[in-house]
Amino acid sequence: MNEGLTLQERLDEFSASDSLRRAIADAVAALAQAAIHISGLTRRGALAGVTGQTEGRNTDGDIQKDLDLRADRIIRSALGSFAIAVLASEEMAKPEILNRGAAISVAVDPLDGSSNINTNMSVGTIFSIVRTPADIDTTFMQSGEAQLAAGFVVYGPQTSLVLTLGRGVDVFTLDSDGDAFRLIRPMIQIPADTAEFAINASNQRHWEAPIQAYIEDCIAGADGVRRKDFNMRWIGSLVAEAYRILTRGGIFLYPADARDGYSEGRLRLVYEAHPMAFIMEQAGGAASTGHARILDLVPRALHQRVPLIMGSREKVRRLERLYMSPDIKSERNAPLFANRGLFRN
Ligand code: AFP
Repeated sequence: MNEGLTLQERLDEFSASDSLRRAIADAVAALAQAAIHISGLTRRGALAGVTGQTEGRNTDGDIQKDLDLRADRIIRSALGSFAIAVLASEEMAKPEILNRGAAISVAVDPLDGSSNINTNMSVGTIFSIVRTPADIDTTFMQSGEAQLAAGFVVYGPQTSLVLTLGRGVDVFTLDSDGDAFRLIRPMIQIPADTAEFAINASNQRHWEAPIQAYIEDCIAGADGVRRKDFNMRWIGSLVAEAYRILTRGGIFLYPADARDGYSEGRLRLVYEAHPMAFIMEQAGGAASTGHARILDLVPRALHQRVPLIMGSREKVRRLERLYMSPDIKSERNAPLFANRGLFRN
């Protein structure tokens, strides 16, 4: 079905003669060009002058690596000549107004997982395209439902682009000659029942009770209430975890915890959680804070953090049920729940 189409062909098919869709397609094509450039840098590493060194901190206190800043510049220059009203980036304190009258605006995390650069592990670029509201100052203060498109690129063994234009999720891979993304998996769906979870277990003592309970049950495996064995993966790179979930299912958790500065987790709502949630839902999965659907959240600030639990829908729902349960331990051990399978997904 459409496999082998280039990204440009797919975008042309999507936009036809609709001007809003054309603007979205142009922005995605520009982001893809920027990704090809960044992919070249990640592939060549030190040979391209990428040191993985810390250059400073962004206004929110995060460490900035050399490639964070280069990726940010590449994306800004790629988008600069298109009809984009506002551009926001993890690396910029405030959104930049480019073209007031434009119908769409873009938020990016230019290089997610940059602490992995030196270790030759997968990193990526995440983006979210929203409709520009009448009050331009509120562009990124809209719920995740305002997204028109979202995607991410993984710079791994292959460079792959995952894209939703609001009707399903397509996966493209950069061809070996390095100049075009080609569709490899149209309309990807997250497998429902994979027994795999991803969480940074070194934070266990800081987790809230529902997270403790969920992971305890996974680790208890076939001997516990879930009655099956689980496998764990943690890459420390959101894009790589998301790609794995899209490919073989499972759940990713970066919850709030009791450490200083982690009361809202670590990940950013506008340019990480919103686009990931859009992609997960479009691929048949779910994304939640544990208490609320990520796409329903309205950001209060550009760099706001949010707990993120995403992946196979039933796994996310189970976690939400644990958050709703006043007495988690006794409930999840109750034979009634185990027998009915309510807590088994
Ligand atoms: P960096 O871009 O600073 O490497 O952060 C990546 C990230 O936000 C996300 O990709 C990971 O899920 C998460 O950090 C890993 O963070 P911990 O080291 O706190 O587990």
